[in-house]
Order: sequence, then C-alpha cells, then structure tokens
Amino acid sequence: MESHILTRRTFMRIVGCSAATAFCPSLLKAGQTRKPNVVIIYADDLGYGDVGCYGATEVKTPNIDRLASQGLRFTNAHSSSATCTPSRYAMLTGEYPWRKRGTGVLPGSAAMIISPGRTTLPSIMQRAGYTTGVVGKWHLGLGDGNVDWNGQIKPGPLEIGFDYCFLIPATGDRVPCVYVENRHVVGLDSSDPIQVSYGKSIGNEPTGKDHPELLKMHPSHGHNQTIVNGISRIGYMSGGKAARWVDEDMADTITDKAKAFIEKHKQEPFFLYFSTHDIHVPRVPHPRFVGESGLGPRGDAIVQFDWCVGQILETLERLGLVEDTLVIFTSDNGPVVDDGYKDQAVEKLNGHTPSGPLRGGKYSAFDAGTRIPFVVRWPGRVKKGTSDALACQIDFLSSMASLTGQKLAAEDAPDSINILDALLGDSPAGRDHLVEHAGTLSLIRGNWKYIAPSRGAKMSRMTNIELGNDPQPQLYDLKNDLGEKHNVAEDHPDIVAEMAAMLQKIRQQDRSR
Ligand code: NG6
Ligand code: CA
Repeated sequence: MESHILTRRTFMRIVGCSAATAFCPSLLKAGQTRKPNVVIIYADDLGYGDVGCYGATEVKTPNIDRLASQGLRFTNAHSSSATCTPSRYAMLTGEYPWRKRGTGVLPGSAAMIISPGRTTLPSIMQRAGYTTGVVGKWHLGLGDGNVDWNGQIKPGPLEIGFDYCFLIPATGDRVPCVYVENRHVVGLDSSDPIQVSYGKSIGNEPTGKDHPELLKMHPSHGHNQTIVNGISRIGYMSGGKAARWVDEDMADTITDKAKAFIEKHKQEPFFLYFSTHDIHVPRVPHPRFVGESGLGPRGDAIVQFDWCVGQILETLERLGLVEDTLVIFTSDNGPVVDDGYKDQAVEKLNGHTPSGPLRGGKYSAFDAGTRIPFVVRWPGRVKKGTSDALACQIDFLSSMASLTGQKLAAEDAPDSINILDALLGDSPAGRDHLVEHAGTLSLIRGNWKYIAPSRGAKMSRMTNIELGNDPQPQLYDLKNDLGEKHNVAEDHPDIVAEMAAMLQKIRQQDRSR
C-alpha cells in the first residue's frame, strides 16, 4: 500500500530542494539541515573565450568543462569592472566601484579600501554561521596607509569578515612579493626587514631597468623596478629575502592552502574565496605545465589554472562535500594578451581567441572587458544547463544573504541585487539592467548596451586592446550584434536618450538596489 505520508526526501523534492542536504531558510528552521558551503573560484584576467566550455579549442580545460557540465553556465554574466581592484571591491561590498574614489588598480602599498565594519560578502556569511576564508590575490589594500610589513598587518581581510586569509597582497607583478597569512608575512626573517616603495627607489637591489641582463623574463612595458626571482616588478622592495615567493610555485602554494582550508572546515559550513594569480602577468607556471598548451606561458597558465580548479573539485569529492557545496567559477575581468612582459603570448596565440566572440578585452568598455566565464554548480539543486540571465558578481552579496535567510539593512550593499533564483536556475531572468565600468561607464538593459561618450584613447598602444572610448554615444544591439560592430546610436536616438538618462539617474543616486 502506498503511504500518504511524504518522506522528507519527497517533500524536499517537491519544494525544490535537493534531498538530504539542501538549505531552505524559508521552509526549514535554523539548524534543521546543513547550509551549503560556498566556494568562489576567481580567476584573474581569464577571458570569455579562454576556456573550453565557452568555445576555446586551442587550449584544454577539462576540469572547468566538467564543472560546467555538472552545473549552470551563464552566457551573460559580468564582473563589475574591466580591471581587478574595482571588480573585487564591488564583489565584496555590493557597491558599484565608480561610486567611490580610490577604487582603481591599487599599488601594493595602498591602504585597505573596504572599511572595517561595513557589510561585506564574507561578513554576511560569517553572520550566517559560516567559517570564512580568502586564499590568493587580494589587491584591495592592506593596513591604514602606512603598513609595516614586518609587524602586524591590519586592517585586512580579518577586519571585514574573513576568519582566515592567505594572501598575495596586491598582484603577482607588484611588490611586496611575499605571502601574508592572517596578519603577518609568511617566513619573514626579522633580521632582514621588508621595505616597500612605489615612489623613490628603496634599498640597493638591482632593477630590471638597470640590470636587464639579470632577467629571465623581460618587460614589454612598465615592470622594470625591483627584480624578484629573475622578474622585474612594479614598485621597489628591499629585504624579506627568505619570505619571497617563487612564481613557479605560486599555484601549488595557494591551492594547498585552499585545500587545507576546506579540509579543516569540512564539518561546518564554510565560505571560501579562492582567488588565483593565474592567468595574470607575470605568467610563470610550474615547470610541469610549461609547454603543455603550445600557446606559450599564457596558455600554460590556463592549463595550470584548470589544474587548480580540478584540485578544489577533487578535494570536495574526496571529503564527500560535492552535494553540500555551491561552487561558483568566474574571472575578475576580461582577457589581455600582452600585459607588460615579453612572454610570447602574442606570438603564440595560434588562432586562440581569448575574447571569444566579444569585442575588446581587459580595460575595455566593450563587452570582453567585463563579460566573463561564470559557472554555478550545486548538484541536486542548481539546474544543469545554460542561462542567458543578466548576472553580475556584485549580486553575490544580496543573493547569498537570501540563500542564508538574511535580510540586508537598507544601507547595505547599495547595488547588489538578489538574483538567487537565476543563480540556482529557477528563473531565466536575472537583473533588469547593469552598469559596467571601464574607462567610461556603460549601461546594459535587455538587448541594448549604451556606452557613455568619453574622450579617452580608442586603442591602448600598450596592450593593443580597443578600449571602447568614443566622444559620440554608442549603442549596440547585443542580441543581433554580440561583437559590438555596428553602433546604431544614430538610428535610435530615443533609446540613447532614455539609457543616458537612466545611467545619469543611477549615478546621481547613491544606490540602485
Ligand atoms: C597595469 C599593469 C598591468 C597589470 C594591471 C592590473 C603596467 C604597464 N601594466 O597598470 O600589467 O598589472 O595594471 O591588472 O604596469 S589587474 O588585473 O590587477 O587589474
Ligand atoms: Ca584582473
């Protein structure tokens, strides 16, 4: 005889939750079931066309492709900016970066630009009972403006909601070239103190400018200051010799730390922001990846990054956490080929198209600047397939608040929209509109993209990227012209006026949520 009593499993299925593990705050009392862990795998400068599941054929990314085949792949998802610091600022605060001065690409000596005490993505996860960690590239500043790398480094991630951090303080190409774990430089010998300068030269170590014969990789633009590990960087540093990183080991080092964090917190809900150095410059993969792609160091860095993704996925599998973990894979901004080192990226492209079908790249107002690979996997809960929903990393904060059953205060996360239904695949619709940031601002709404007039250079001579600047307004129909080849502003003055006014209004108000 068939029972009329619903088993918990059946009930969960009917209400749209996966069996045994799902967390439905609106349906279940706190503590009744386990919340999903959340892991954000955040690549650096990885383009829309750089991975197999987005059409790359010249470079193989089996782990990312596997993740995509098990999850939901977004075709219209964006970072908030076409460079790193502003994108990350937006992702962690839920605020458009252009609202705040000082959120541009930061030097390694910058103060932290997220004020302690404000609501952040990690702080809301902490509030929901998660153990929170960030491993990898930070680039949001550390300290209060006069950081002493030899003492306690504060404020930093631990002051804005992370319980643990293991950091590349700024970028791989910026000093200081050391790791920071929680509040201290790792492996520092106190008799060899670190000094850092972004102004005058400091110490007496050779620079790339004066001693190019010491370099194993030469700069193509900038990057000619202190030499660390045979590579000259942006900025000067002296001391800290024992603590300096070895670029070739960086992916292994941070992946081990990310795995250890997962392992350590496997019993509790955890939130991990795993922020890789790959595929940013300098591209110096471990020798075991050298030559693997046939595309030179840039392609090899993609292969290495894919390996890192595989390591995280295998760790979740080994610990039996796959069904309990929502994994998001994405990138902080679009692709660049020559970003300042002579690493054969241009010469060895071999037909590979980092931007895929999109125009522009990193730094650009065209869509390749900010439309990035974006996959969400949570087996049993996130519907598998493809989503065209308009999504942005700035929305993680509101969406994770919703996932964990929290209400945000009115002043929190001013531009973060709750798109949880889209992220889970329950709804084909994401945000209504999105403001994008590069040299100028753009507004995406439906099929239309409006790029506000700007006087900047049309083309970057350093990176050879079209920046999207134009003194005339630009309007593109992304549905029929994804590659933004035909500016139809003159054909649709009414739409241009409407979108310009809307952008102006969003700029004037201090919030859009
Ligand atoms: C640029 C650097 C580039 C990269 C970028 C930041 C030069 C000439 N170029 O200024 O190499 O570091 O800043 O990249 O120095 S990001 O992904 O962190 O935003
Ligand atoms: Ca970046």
